Amino acid sequence: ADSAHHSSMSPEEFISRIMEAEPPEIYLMEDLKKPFTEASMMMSLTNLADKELVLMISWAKKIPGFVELSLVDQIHLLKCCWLEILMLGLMWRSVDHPGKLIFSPDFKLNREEGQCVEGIMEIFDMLLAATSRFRELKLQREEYVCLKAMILLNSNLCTSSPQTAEELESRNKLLRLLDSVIDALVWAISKLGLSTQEQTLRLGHLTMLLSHVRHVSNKGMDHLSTMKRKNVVLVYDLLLEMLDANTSSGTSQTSSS
Ligand code: AOE
Repeated sequence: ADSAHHSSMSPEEFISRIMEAEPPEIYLMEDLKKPFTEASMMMSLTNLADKELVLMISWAKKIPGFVELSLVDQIHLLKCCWLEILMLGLMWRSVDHPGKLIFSPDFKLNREEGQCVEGIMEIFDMLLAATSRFRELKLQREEYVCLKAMILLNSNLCTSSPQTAEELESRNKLLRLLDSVIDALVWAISKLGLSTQEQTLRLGHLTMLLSHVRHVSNKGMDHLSTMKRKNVVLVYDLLLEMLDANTSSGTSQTSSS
């Protein structure tokens, strides 16, 4: 059932595959005891992120062509962009709720609630500002899924220099995969009934927003490291395990992740 290669796929088919790959809504399922303390808010955020990261790995594996990349590349890509992907998802969930960050349906915060964690309000403000920009642009779901795949596939392009023939092959696959995602985004924009020039401008605006997402992610990383989290290695092992599980022996599509 998974024999079609991504490069022989139409942009329409490619988009429908990445739409299907979208992770389900996650609930935090905690009794949020308000008012928050620094510890309780960071704990809830971390618990949520832990659940999301597990689903992110399943999501990446469902992007046509991703599991054909070398395992090293798969890991490197996810390692480089996980916070950007989380943030773009957060922005998408929050786009219709001005002034609020919808971390999950049962965990919504406004900027004032960030007061209890040192340095977090500044990050919240950047997240809210980028979300407003997506609201102004009336970001569509099809465009959102393309942008998210673009973040993943673009994340280490400028930091890896292939040495071996195998690395070079994986790199070339990656570049062809990025072409497919760009084609898909262009196709999604072409469906909106805009003039040719408006379509070009929209593509420019959407892709330029990704540099803001990267910026906020870098700021968020700085903030997280000052919060001194320490189970990063643990998550990395989990990642390796999950990616390694069924890449070599052909993908088995399971409906539940
Ligand atoms: C953004 C979106 C979202 O859905 C959840 C969260 C929760 C935490 C938030 C962050 C966010 C936005 C920026 C914040 C941050 C807390 C402080 C910062 C507000 O200012 C993020 C919680 C992160 C928990 C870290 C868990 C360790 C992850 C290690 C990942 C790793 O090492 N690897 C290898 C990547 C794994 C990829 C699958």
